Formats: sequence, C-alpha cells, structure tokens
Amino acid sequence: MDVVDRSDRLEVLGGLSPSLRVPTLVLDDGRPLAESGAILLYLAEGSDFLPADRFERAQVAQWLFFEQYEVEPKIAVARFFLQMWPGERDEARIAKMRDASRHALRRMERHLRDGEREWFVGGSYSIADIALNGYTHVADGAGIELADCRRVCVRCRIATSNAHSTTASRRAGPAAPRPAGRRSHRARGRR
Ligand SMILES: N[C@@H](CCC(=O)N[C@@H](CS)C(=O)NCC(=O)O)C(=O)O
Repeated sequence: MDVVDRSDRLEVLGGLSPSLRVPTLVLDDGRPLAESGAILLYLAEGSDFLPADRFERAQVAQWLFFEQYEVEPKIAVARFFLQMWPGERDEARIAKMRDASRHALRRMERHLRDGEREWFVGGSYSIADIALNGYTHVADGAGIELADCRRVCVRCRIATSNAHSTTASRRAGPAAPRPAGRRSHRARGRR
C-alpha cells in the first residue's frame, strides 16, 4: 500500500479495515481484523506474549493504548513528513510532533527506570514490548535523539531481535538477548 497516494485504499481495504489502513489481518476463514493493537492481542492469545494474569493483561492493554495515543501519532507523523511526504515541510508541525515524541519516550524510560523493570509489563517479554518497539526503534528517522532513553533503547534492540525470531526461539529454547546484568522472572523459572 502506498502511504502517500491513498487513491486505492477503498478498493483494497474497504470492508476489511474501518480506517482503511494497514496493517490489516485477514484470517484463513476470511474474517478481517484491523489495528495493530487488536491484531497483536488476537495473535498473542494463549501464548507467552500475553500474560494470563488479569491485571497484567490490563497493563498490556494500557501500553497498547499508550502506544496508539502517545507514540504512534507523534513519531510516525514526524517521520512521515520528514521521509515520505513529497510536499512542502510543515516545520512547526514536525517540531511539535518531535516534542510530543520526546515526552512519550521519557515516560517510557521513567516507567522502566523507576520500576527497575526489564520489560514493560510483568517479568517477561510481551506484546506491550512489541508494540512499543514499533516506532521507537525508528525514532531517529524522525530526528528524535534517544540518548536520554538508555533503557528504552536496550529494549528496542532486544525487541527487534526477538520479533525476528519469535516462535522459533521460544520453541527451540535459547534465551532471548536481555539487558546486561538482569534476568527475567521467566529466566528464573517464576512463570
Ligand atoms: N492505528 C493504526 C495506524 C495504522 C497506520 O497509520 N498505518 C499507516 C501505514 S503504517 C497507513 O495505513 N497510513 C495511510 C493512511 O493513514 O491512510 C494501527 O496501529 O494499526
């Protein structure tokens, strides 16, 4: 799908995605599901990527909503205008999006730092980490420096490598790369 020329959106995604956006998942039986957070929740059901505990599941949802409201509309929009938009740049709008992005990244960093957390929710990698990795790991493409967000950066690199070897690494058993000096509850056998 072209993100600049949206002329075929209705033709391709009509009836599949209410917002006519990608990603849109179409199941084997033809049922469509749009919105990255909903897709992650659907795919993660019954796996280690979605906690069984009710409160932790709600915390995962909290971070999915945070990503959709605080991260994606800021980093993605700034990056879109810097890297993809063929028209004139709206520098004021980009600056505003960058400021909002930095604010969101600081909140994420603080959450990890203050809770001495290895992962965003509970003691193991979940779809909250996957969702937050999505645009954070390309924030530099939006002109957003990550120097003050060491913990977020570490998780982004880990999340990226995990995302490329998800099921295989989980089935085969080798431990996913982790931030230096800490081990997860999962690694300690607490899950
Ligand atoms: N909230 C949606 C946002 C999806 C989104 O913005 N997708 C972009 C491409 S990455 C798109 O389809 N943009 C074209 C448009 O907005 O029409 C999600 O997280 O799935």
